[in-house]
Amino acid sequence: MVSLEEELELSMTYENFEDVPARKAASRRSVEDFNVPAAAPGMKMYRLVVVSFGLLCILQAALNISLRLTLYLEAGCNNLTEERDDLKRTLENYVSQQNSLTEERDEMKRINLDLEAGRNLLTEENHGLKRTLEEYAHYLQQGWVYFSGSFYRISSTMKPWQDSRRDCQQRGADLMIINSQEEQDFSRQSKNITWIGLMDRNTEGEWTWVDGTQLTTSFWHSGEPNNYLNKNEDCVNINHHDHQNSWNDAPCENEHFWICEKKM
Ligand code: MMA
Ligand code: CA
Repeated sequence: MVSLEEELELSMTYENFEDVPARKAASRRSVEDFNVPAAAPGMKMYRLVVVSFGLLCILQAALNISLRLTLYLEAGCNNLTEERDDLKRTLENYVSQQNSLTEERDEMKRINLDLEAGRNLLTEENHGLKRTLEEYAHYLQQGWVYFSGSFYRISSTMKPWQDSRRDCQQRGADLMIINSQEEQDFSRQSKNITWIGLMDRNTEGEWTWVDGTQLTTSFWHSGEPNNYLNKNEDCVNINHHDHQNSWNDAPCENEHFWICEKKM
């Protein structure tokens, strides 16, 4: 399009021509032929500056946008990296926590097994103690006397040594075996003559307890053992209760009271 100013300029350029209609036609032709009027150099410069300035603005805006975008993306990227590192640390923590929990669980399992074994032992021990307690109650009910780890019972009838021993065995015991001064003193409580579990029936002069052990500490009354009047005195009884040394050898067929002992 040609502006009004340009039209004026053009008409001024061609005003020296004589044939005005011809000039007008020519001028119209030139406008139609070239479409862009020939602008003044100042105007061109002005346009160039305006266009350049516009382009620079666009470039600046593009640069700003790309810079902001870069910074924004970089910040986002940094955030993501931090987040990833955080997650990594959290995961590592979980893994180590899980490992220690697994260890703890295994340790607990071992402890549990130990405890179970301990409980089984205690249960067995408990059963053993119950049996022992029942046994103690049984002997006490039957009138046995407890002394230093054994129950003792003095018979109320008299029998030969062998029958006396059999009676003790039937009661889950045997004739009394004396191993200490305390037991010897205890045996002297009964004022009757009482058989104890000592004899030399197998080998004369070799005194043996009913549990098969040899006599070591003895409490013979003075002058005993003596096979009195050359009688075979192969069994031993408590005869002299008023003496610390109270033992006498006597014929096994003699009938006496007797003392049973049940070791607990
Ligand atoms: C009794 C009898 C003997 C004992 C003497 C001791 C008379 O016989 O118990 O075994 O040795 O007494 O005097
Ligand atoms: Ca004697």
